[in-house]
Order: sequence, then C-alpha cells, then structure tokens
Amino acid sequence: MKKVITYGTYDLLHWGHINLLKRAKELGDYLIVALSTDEFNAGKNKKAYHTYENRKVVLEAIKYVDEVIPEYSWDQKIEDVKKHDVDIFVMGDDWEGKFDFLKDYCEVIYLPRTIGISTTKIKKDLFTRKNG
Ligand code: C2G
Repeated sequence: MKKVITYGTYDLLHWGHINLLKRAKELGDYLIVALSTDEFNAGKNKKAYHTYENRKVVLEAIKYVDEVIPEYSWDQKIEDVKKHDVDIFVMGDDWEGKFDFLKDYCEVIYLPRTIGISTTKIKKDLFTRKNG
C-alpha cells in the first residue's frame, strides 16, 4: 500500500484544496493530511476561521482523505514520514523546494497550485462586499 502525506491549514475549504487532495490521493492508495493546529497556525501568523477540530471534521468527510493527524511543528515531517511509513510527500508548488530534505526519506512531489482561489481571497472578497 502506497502511503501519501500532505500538510496544511485547510481553512474555509475550497475547490483548490479539493483539487490538491484529489491529485495527492491519485499518487497512492492512502492519504494522510497533517492538519495545522490552531497553536501552530499562530506561529505561521495565520488565524484560521474554523477551529482545528472543525477543520478536522470537514477534512475527514472528504472521500480522498483516509486519515487526519495534527501538525503542531515545522520539525515533525521526518518523524511523521517514518512513523506512518509514508512513500510520498506532496505539497502545492508554492512550497517548491522547501521540503526537499525529505527526499532522503520518501518521494517529494510539488503539485501546481489551483489558480484563482485561496482562503485569503475568500476573506478579502467577503470583506470588500461587506464594506462596498
Ligand atoms: N493549495 C492549492 N491551490 C490553492 C490553494 C491551496 O494547491 N489555490 C494547496 C497548498 O499548496 C497546500 C494545500 O492546498 O498544499 C493547503 O493549503 P493551506 O491550507 O493554505 O496550507 P498552508 O498554509 O500552505 O500550510 O507545513 C506546511 C504548512 O502546514 C502548509
């Protein structure tokens, strides 16, 4: 069984996220998503709209996702790959090159981001509409 892992916040879930998860799952048989905790996001200067628990519920309902684990640190990826016996690490290519150190432990694949959508864009558009 080929196991794939990816990381992210997955706040205000949108079709760009789904497109990433779909392609990640297609690379193997089992997809683990390491979901950024609220505490970890604080470190990324990101404040998710939904709590970790609620973002986890949403992700677990996606047919491409087999397991959700917490992402609580930048330094857990090697341990995760080993512990979960991961064959492929996948991220959107906005992270191109950033996780190449994992190549000693598994395959590293950066997938093209979906253009035209992001959580930040959703927040901005809603704010603009509200404020005219
Ligand atoms: N993504 C995408 N296309 C978009 C938006 C996001 O392919 N239009 C991808 C990102 O590249 C990432 C995943 O969807 O692989 C999740 O995106 P975010 O929730 O924004 O994750 P991020 O904040 O980049 O956290 O340790 C890594 C970090 O946890 C990644």
